[in-house]
Amino acid sequence: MEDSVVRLLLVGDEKCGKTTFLSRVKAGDEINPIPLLRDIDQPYTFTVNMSSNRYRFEFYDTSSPENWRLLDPDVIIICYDISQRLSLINMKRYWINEVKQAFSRRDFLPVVIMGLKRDLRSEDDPNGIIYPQDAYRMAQEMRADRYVECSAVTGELIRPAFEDICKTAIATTTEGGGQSEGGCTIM
Ligand SMILES: Nc1nc2c(ncn2[C@@H]2O[C@H](COP(=O)(O)OP(=O)(O)O)[C@@H](O)[C@H]2O)c(=O)[nH]1
Ligand SMILES: [Mg+2]
Repeated sequence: MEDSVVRLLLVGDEKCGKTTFLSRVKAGDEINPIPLLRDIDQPYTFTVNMSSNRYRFEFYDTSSPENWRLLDPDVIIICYDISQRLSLINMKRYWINEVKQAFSRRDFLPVVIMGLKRDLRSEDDPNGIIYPQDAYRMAQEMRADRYVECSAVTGELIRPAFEDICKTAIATTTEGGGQSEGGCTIM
């Protein structure tokens, strides 16, 4: 049987950690330093087994701000840097509107909000610490479907974040698919 293909697009401010996140997922937990994926190798594909189905996830992590609008993604992941309040603000001020406008032809386009560089969350942050509940509330205000956060550098919560993304993605291919129990395995 053919694998179901799901296209996922990561957007968010430059340097918020998008490429490093995908590179960590690709490399697995053990390899340090993380070998960075190259832009020209996009889309980055992951074959995922879930509920005895196989899926091919194609991730686009575009660093060319004008080009991403030409893609036809099934899921959007809006990223921010937990140590940069501006990147959090920009999700609501800029990214969500840009995405809605670029893909207005889609009736239903799930949006995941992802906080990156969780290891840099600090009580001493001069801009004020960003608590998960603050970001979660913002995700709700943006009517996002999920909120996840992780650290690519330490590997903390990478797996659950990726699994949540997988579940959201699979829900686009099968009715109720996103509700299925059990984890997914990256092949
Ligand atoms: N401490 C820490 N630094 C990170 C993490 N993820 C990325 N970085 C650093 O943040 C910078 C920008 O990351 P990059 O993945 O290129 O961001 P992009 O522009 O969104 O693709 C690089 O110097 C990374 O090493 C993380 O989880 N923790
Ligand atoms: Mg990048």
